[in-house]
Amino acid sequence: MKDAAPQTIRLADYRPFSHLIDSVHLTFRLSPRATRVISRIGFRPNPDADAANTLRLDGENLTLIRATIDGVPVTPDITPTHLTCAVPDGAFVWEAEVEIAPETNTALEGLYMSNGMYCTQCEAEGFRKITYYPDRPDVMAPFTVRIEGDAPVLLSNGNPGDSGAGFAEWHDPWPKPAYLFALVAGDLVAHSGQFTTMNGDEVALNVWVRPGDEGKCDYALDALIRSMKWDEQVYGRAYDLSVFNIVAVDDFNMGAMENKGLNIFNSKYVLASPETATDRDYEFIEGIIAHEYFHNWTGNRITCRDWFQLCLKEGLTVFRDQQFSGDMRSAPVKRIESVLALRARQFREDNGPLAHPVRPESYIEINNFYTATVYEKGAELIGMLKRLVGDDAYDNALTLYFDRHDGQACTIEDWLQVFEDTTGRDLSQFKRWYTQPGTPRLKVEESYENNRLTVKLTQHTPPTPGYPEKRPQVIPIAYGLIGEDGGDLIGTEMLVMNTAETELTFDTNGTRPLLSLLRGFSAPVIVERSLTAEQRAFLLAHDTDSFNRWEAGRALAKDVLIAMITDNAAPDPAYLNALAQVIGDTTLDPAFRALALSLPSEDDLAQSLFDGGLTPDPAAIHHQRQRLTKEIAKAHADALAHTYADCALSGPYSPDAKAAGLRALRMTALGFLSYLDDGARARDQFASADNMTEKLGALSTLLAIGKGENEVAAFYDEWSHDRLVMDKWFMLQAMQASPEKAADVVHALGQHADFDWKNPNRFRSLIGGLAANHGGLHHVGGAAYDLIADWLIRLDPLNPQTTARMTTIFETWRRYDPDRQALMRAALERIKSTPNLSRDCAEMVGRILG
Ligand code: B3K
Ligand code: ZN
Repeated sequence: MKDAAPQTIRLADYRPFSHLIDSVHLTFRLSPRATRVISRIGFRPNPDADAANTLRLDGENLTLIRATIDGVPVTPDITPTHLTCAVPDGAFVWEAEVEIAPETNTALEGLYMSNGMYCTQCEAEGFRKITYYPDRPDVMAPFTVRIEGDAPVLLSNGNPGDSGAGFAEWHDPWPKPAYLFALVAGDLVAHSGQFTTMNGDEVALNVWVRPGDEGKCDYALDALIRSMKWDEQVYGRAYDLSVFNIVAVDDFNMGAMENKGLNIFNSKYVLASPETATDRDYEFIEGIIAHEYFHNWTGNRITCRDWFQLCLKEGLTVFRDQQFSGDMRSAPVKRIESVLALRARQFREDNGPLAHPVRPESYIEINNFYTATVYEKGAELIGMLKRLVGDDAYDNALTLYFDRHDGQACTIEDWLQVFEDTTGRDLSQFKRWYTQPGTPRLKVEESYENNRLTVKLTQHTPPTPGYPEKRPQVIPIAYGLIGEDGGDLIGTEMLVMNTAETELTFDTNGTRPLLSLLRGFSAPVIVERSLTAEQRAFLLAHDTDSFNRWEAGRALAKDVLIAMITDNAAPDPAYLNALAQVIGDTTLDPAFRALALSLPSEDDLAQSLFDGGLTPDPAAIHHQRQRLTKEIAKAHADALAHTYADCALSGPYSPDAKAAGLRALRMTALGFLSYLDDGARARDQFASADNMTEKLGALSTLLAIGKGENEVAAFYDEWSHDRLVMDKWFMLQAMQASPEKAADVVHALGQHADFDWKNPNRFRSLIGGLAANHGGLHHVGGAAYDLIADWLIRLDPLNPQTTARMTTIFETWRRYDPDRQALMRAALERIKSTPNLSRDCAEMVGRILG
């Protein structure tokens, strides 16, 4: 049932809960349509809250069978969202029995069923769909759980207790909020391992999957073991239970969930074999396994006081998983990939109607705030803090954080306080990064006179919805100086800019040096700096900071493309020449070369044009980007052919970073060469590939040049039995369809017998694939907009969370020309006026329309 008028929740209104909980006992009698949940909860008054003789418990879609307080039956007042009940002054025991129907729970929040298996998703507010409870992160308690059911495997959080035919008991000694509760019951098999902690404790590790998938768990288990080791070595954090369970589920709204001792994963981020998973999939599995494991300390042992503090656990945990991936693979390549993702998702968000602070101040539906801003920008803030205070001070602050706040539900103020206490710094201005939305622009003006280089820096953050005025941020700017001969004149230094304007000066010996600015992308800002193609090419050739080296090439490509798009100019030869060094320099990491050769995305180009005061023309963007791809192919045909041949690997497939880098470079070369050989190499590769990376890379290349019909059919015949591989098949066709055909292709695929639209992965593959096809999405006439709106309207009543998230496809609508704006607005209005639209979607569409 829906609320009549959805309420806005505000950070400023935070009040502690009336009671504390000493213990929670839950009994589940599982049944698809009539699961009984019996709760026994020991409450006592919270000394930090106002005295209350009423208990208010959250609860949604529950049928209350009975309730007692200290054994005496009570009759609470019940609304669609909660119950209230008079309670004694002191401590008391609340008992309740409710009935729920997991089988009809299509929202995949609370207790639901996926392929006959019971599973839960409680973050953020799913526990209230399981039983009546104070469903808020600052109420923490130890849980004891008894599961009764006929499934062979019955799992919950913590350590295993008694078990026997038809039942299993679990006890989690670590006090936790309800959002970390989990239960799984089903026909599962384990791929098992073992870990001994730095304290000498033995931990049983299990990756639980459906029978038949047990051969695809090696990599996930290995990533888990490496994560456990890394967290001990780098953060001094050991695991704290006798068992760590991971379960793979096919129907899941997001990537994974860090429930205490029982992580639940989208099967896409667990299952991998060389034949079915790409290098990218392996990389994601490693990163997400690490992320969820790292939450055990940053999120679970220390959690959030309220959902406004979400970045406290998410920003820090993303930062930690990025560090881990950098250590496991190549740190510079990981940094470039993280920045690419930040720009594609967070800058896009920050520059549109959905911009919000890393710590928002209000929300209607908290699930709408699991955003790139909270996660990715949140992680950048941790990186900036570390850069500002230094590595040792960061370690000291983290040690204090874990010591001081273990077992607590904390705030951003608590987090910053440990840095202030350990370093003596005043971080009040730095805190603006958490409270002020928008991406700062850093304008750079350089002049050279009398052997002195003067660099004037000005910062400015444009207005965002609800935040018209912005104050200066603390921006750590790492920089270096490169001499005429290409050598470094100084090491990397750091300027901490905390005013609207500042100046850097360098005295030189008579030749003008070139500044390498914002090395390592030391702050999440947009640099506005005019450099000539020659200067950018010089940095691409000589910068010793690999991030800036890549950045110079990227900026050069963007300048060239923008000139082509706006003036139909010929590609600047300075760019084509500069690429020769990247293609030919075998001393460079192949993964880096692949990134340096790749062109900015069409969406990125559209945003850059818009930022420059121009209206992006999606057709011109698509055409010119293809044209440049061809020109690069022609200019470097031989070198690319050599690269393609030289990067071929022999022997069995390995997902390690080195092999993956070679394959990435080889696929990039193939992408160019296919414009010259009409797809001949790609066709051969498709036929002979023994791994999914090369198979899919070949298919993608063929589709990009308008070929591959036979291969699409052959791929289907080979893989139609594999759900995760079929997701790729749907996605690739949607993403690579030509602008003219994209909506038709997706419409037809939407009718395909295998398009199980209720499965979030499948839905995201097809509809998200079309969204990622910039030219197709924005093709004249708006057929794609309408198609997407139709699908979102259809999915919303079943799964509001996934639907709401996908409305962000339209967040950039104001970038485009009046016709497209009108078409997108009409699609959004149509969604908005759908009867019984979910609170999730209503909030998103309302904010996007502004
Ligand atoms: N904490 C979960 C995300 C929950 C999303 C709820 N809508 C996964 C993660 O960030 O690790
Ligand atoms: Zn997380």
